Amino acid sequence: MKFLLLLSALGLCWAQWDPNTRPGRTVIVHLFEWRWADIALECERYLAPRGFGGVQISPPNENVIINDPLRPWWERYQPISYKLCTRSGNEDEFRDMVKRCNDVGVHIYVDAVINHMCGNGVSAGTRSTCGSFFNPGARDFPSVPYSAWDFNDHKCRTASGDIENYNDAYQVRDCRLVGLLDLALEKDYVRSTVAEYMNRLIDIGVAGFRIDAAKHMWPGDMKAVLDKLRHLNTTWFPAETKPFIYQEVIDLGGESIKSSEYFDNGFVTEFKYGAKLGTVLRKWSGERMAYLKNWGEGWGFMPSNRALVFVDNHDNQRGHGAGGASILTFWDSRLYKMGVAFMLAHPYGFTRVMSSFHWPRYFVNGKDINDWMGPPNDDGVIKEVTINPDTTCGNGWVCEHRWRQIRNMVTFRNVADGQPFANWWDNGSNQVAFGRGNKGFIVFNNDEWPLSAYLQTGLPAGTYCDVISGDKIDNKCTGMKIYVSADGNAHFSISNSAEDPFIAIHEESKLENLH
Ligand code: AAO
Repeated sequence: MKFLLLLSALGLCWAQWDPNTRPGRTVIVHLFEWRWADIALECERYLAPRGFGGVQISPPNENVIINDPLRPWWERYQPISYKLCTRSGNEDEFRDMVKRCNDVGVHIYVDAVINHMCGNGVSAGTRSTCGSFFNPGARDFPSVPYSAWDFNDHKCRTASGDIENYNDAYQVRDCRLVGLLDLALEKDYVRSTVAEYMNRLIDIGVAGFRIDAAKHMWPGDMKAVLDKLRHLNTTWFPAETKPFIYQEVIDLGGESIKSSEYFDNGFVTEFKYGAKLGTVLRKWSGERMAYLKNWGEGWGFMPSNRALVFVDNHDNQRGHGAGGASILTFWDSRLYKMGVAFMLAHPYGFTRVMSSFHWPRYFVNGKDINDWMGPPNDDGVIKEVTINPDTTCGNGWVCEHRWRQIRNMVTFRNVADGQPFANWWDNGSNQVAFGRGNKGFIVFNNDEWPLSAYLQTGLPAGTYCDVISGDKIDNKCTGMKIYVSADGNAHFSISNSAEDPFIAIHEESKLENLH
């Protein structure tokens, strides 16, 4: 009896820390600013067959329309109501996407903007994506409805009403983040209203939520909201499944608010991960890949079973949020592919891959003055994601998740799931290798000289296709071959000027002996 009670208590506790991806699917992808219609197609034509577990989508609820600058991506972080209509699509299209993705085993994770509504400075009469009326000055959002009582204006103690000092936890939680009207989540009405929005999404079939600006909400208030959430839709999920929760908390150290305050609510974004990995791969601050031997908690990161990890996100790929100049993005594609491959090969954390759009980056005094630019569009209407004959994306979409090196490392992670970190090797500098039990092995050369080494892979003997330089197709390698001998050793040779100076092999990239 005691044992059963303990089990059910643990069951309840584990629930919101379970990503809810199908077994053997270990990665989600952020399809930043994509239309729902394109995401539905992408689930069916690419993500499901390639073993992706889910998609983080841009906020689906009604937002303010900003015309100066013209339709920035960040307007979607200024809610006007919880109606499901945005530039990505309407409610019917949203429902269709969730159903079609779930039907092929790819789940949808909603970016939930529940800390605030639109900016204080937005003028009355500004339009919104569903046409709902609102008046920010009067704190009036009749389509929810919220009124002045539902905001934290009376609680904030700064002169401007905005957050002025990140070392004061009260300001960070009770004042306005960059002027955004701060909801009073201590009120049951606000908690219930937010929970009702999230429950509607749960009923439609979503698998979980990214909680935007979680740092700016008291962990207890957020827990009160989460406690009101229903279990997931049993059309696609086992009975009594809780939504997966990952909270956006930026904690690079040195501020009063710590990621650990949020562990009881779910996973938390580990921003140190991308900042440090970028520093190492760029060889800044005396860092070298050999130091990655104890990557993870050994680097002062949060526990792996709470960490949502990523190389870059929609903010820090363009200088918003935190992480700084070290962050690797598609703009530095060679190092970026190495960074994403390292993340996907390494067991630490639950991984999210970024999928971006191009914009005309233009630096003035070290700042990208086009950091606001929204997705590819025609007169504000988001453009379709077109697919080129070589499977890459057109129309201005970058689609990092479709790059061979990244897509094949998603398979690597799925194959290596549950296997221990093993067979580390390094040259004391920037040549390193490691494996995952007897399922996969990866080797990097980020030095200025060639790598040539016999390494213990931990893999069974055989001929393997390197999944970075090519694919295994019809039991043949389109790229390099690696020969693992009976004792598990193999020879690796990587030029420092190789297009991709790393090699990865795994159980499923092994050629079968056809007699
Ligand atoms: C827009 C305009 C504003 C205008 C506002 C209201 O740009 O000028 O005032 O509308 O009218 C996004 C955009 C914002 C945009 C907003 C609303 O990024 O530019 O404002 O939509 O349209 C903080 C938060 C974090 C947040 C991040 C951007 O803690 O939650 O800022 N990210 C999320 C979303 C993001 C979104 C929002 C939240 C709002 O992902 O897309 O904003 O919904 C420190 C703190 C961090 C703080 C950063 C940036 O970081 O620690 O908590 O993030 O500052 O302010 C070093 C430090 C590091 C420090 C960093 C930067 O790296 O180690 O700790 O420097 O100083």
